[in-house]
Amino acid sequence: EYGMEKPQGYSVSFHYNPHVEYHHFGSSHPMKPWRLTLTKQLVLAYGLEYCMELYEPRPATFDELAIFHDREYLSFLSNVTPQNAKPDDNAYLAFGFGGDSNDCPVFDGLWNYVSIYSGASMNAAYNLLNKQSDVAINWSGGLHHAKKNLASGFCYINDIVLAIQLLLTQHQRVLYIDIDVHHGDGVEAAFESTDRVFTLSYHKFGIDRNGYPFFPGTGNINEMGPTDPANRGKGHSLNIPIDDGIDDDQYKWLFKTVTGAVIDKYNPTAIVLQSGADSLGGDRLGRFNLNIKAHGFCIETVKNYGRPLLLIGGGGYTPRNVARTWCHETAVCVGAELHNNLPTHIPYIQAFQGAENGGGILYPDLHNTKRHDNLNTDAKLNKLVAQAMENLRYIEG
Ligand code: ZLS
Ligand code: CA
Ligand code: ZN
Repeated sequence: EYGMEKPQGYSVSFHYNPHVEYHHFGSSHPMKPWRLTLTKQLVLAYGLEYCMELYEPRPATFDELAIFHDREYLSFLSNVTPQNAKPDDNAYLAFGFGGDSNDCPVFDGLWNYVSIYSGASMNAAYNLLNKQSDVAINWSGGLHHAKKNLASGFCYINDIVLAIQLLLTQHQRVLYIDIDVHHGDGVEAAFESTDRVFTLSYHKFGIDRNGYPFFPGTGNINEMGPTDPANRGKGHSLNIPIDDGIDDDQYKWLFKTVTGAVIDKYNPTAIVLQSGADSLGGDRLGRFNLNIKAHGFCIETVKNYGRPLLLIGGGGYTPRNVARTWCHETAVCVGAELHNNLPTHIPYIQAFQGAENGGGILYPDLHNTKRHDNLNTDAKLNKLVAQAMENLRYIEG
């Protein structure tokens, strides 16, 4: 293929352990690890494996996960099975399992699943530290809600926090950016007391018609971390609350303006980008109206700052569109342009064919699903950006 040569000395690595695919949260659960099978199939079908280094990382160990998580929590997580689980047990509920929503079910191979996706994020971080890669990708990671002793919102182990902790061994300032439709609360909380990590999350924020806040209910514009002036972490979080139905042009402008200002002011030496695909139009859980190329614009914008970049997955609940997006973003990283017509020789091609499934092309119009009216006026977004710039004055030297 033409246009796929990698620039001299510029290197992208892809960290993926295929065993992650075989885990199931339960048939009605929106999180489908097999979306990663679809992603890998598209990446291979377009020949992108020839443009980057492929790694098959080992699972992380208990001790590696204990760099962030409490050992009591990890002991519970490593021992619990659907057979021995006691749903009324104090520990079970206190650690975030089951409960009314059952967002975090106990399923077969749970420990294996969490150690695989975490091992891949850590392996990717090591590649950046060794200068083996300029961009390291792990689409199986990005589980941004997990806390040190609590499972939350489909996330059990926070692979992002673990990877950032590794980057901090060599980098004085790490910027974390999160374009998942949900607030990256777990990463923000983990680093609330340090000025060596700045967290920036774009997300849906607000109360719905039934009075329920959009999950996890945090991340308003005025939430900037601790307020104690003695806390080193004060002002080192920026949250961008967005309403339903934001479109491509509005999101691209918002992202470019705010992210650019943060990078200019904070001057990070490494960047971690969580690319949750639930911010796409038509997502089962999301509320935004983004097309694949607008989502990919965020990756391209960050990549162009030329800092070591860890690119990780996250949410995304319409598997065929998750695969399209992450394949496109892999291509953005290696500097390739992809044909809109999907290669026909891929397994699972039927998942992408037919009008309902995006018509056999890579870039279907996701905006035409029109599931959410756009409640974001340009005036509201201008005001939001002004407030964000005001918040950034806290980190001026
Ligand atoms: O960011 O909204 C919630 C929590 C509830 C508790 C009460 N019940 C009735 C409603 C839900 C407030 N949870 C969210 C979690 C979203 C996590 C996003 C993760 C990420 O993308 C990163 C990976 C939520 N939204 C939708 C569901 N949960 C949900 C939908 C359908 C089901 C099936 C399985 C389980 C129970 C039935 C479930 C959860
Ligand atoms: Ca987010
Ligand atoms: Zn999400």
